[in-house]
Amino acid sequence: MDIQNSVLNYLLTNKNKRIITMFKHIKKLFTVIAALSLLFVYACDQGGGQQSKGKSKTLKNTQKKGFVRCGVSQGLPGFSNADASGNWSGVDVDVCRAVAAAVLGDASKVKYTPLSAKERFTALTSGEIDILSRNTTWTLSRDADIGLTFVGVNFYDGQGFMVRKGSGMTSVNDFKDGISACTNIGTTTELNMRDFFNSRGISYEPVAFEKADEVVAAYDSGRCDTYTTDKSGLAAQRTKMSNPDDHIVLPETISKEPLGPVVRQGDSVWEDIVRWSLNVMIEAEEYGVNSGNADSMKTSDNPAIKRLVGAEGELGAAFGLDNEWSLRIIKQVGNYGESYKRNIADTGILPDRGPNQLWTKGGILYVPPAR
Ligand SMILES: N[C@@H](CCC(=O)N[C@@H](CS)C(=O)NCC(=O)O)C(=O)O
Repeated sequence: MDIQNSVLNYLLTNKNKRIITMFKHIKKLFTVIAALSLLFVYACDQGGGQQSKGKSKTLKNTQKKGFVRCGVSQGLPGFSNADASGNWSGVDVDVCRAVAAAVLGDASKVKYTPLSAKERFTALTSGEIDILSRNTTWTLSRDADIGLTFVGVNFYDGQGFMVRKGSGMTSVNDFKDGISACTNIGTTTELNMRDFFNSRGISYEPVAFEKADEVVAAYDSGRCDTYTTDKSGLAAQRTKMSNPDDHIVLPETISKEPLGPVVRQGDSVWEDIVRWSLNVMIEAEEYGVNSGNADSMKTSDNPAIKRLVGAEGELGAAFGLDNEWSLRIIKQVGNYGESYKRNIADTGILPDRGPNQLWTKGGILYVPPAR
């Protein structure tokens, strides 16, 4: 019995020893795993840090190619429109030019790709373009869409309706059952129109085309009772109609259409470059810095102005750019006010800036400080 007990004791003690040794090994293994994880997190962090120091893939590719690939409309005066020689202009085009001035030193180094509303997002996510600057409304579902990121607003707009003067309609309250409405496929316009007519219990006939010129031609030829899109679009497209004065834009605005540039998701440095290229144009106007006086502003007493023209601070470094990136934008493209005047006001499209006025002048243009 005693022998049996001592054998049992021996075995148990040895088993305990084996268990303790096993635990020691497991502990060691966990320590190694924890150390490796820390190392991995640190390495990833370094990668992120380096990216913010200018390792943007899109920036690198853009500099290698020598031009910014920008998606625009198929022709919307004031926003993105090509003249007979193929020169693009407009406030949306100026966002692309600003980025080209910042990253390539030359605002003219842009390759424009005209896109319909329907094809615009695929062009961006597939990598055909690197900026979409095409009167595009920032909405939750578009922003949350895998692959898209809105960087700001360069024109605050809303949806409206155009009708023929002779129709007798002067308000949306005059709309009757069976009204036909011309519009573009793949737009917020289509969705707002549906909400609008359905919530008012008005039956309507949507007449939608992919190309904007088809929409304009259809309405102009009398195919629809009303033409609906962003109010800026109505003002712009009206210039293409056979008798612009035969039409009026009704006073009501049925939606919010904050229009702005979009980039592909996944390159946060590129996203920042586009965002701050636009912000710089708006802040330059706020501080009275323009294409004519930008150089002389280097000796300004105001540190905010000095930063904006690259005479103080190192704002470009975070993007992997030199310190004159913002000065080049202002000198070559101008501030937001200059761009608005040149493209939208002086062309007679929308002489009044409305909400697209600086916050300091009663509008809602307000950008975070460039510091
Ligand atoms: N802002 C709206 C509407 C954009 C839109 O495509 N509007 C038409 C009518 S103004 C247009 O851009 N036409 C010019 C074109 O298709 O090239 C959206 O983002 O869905």
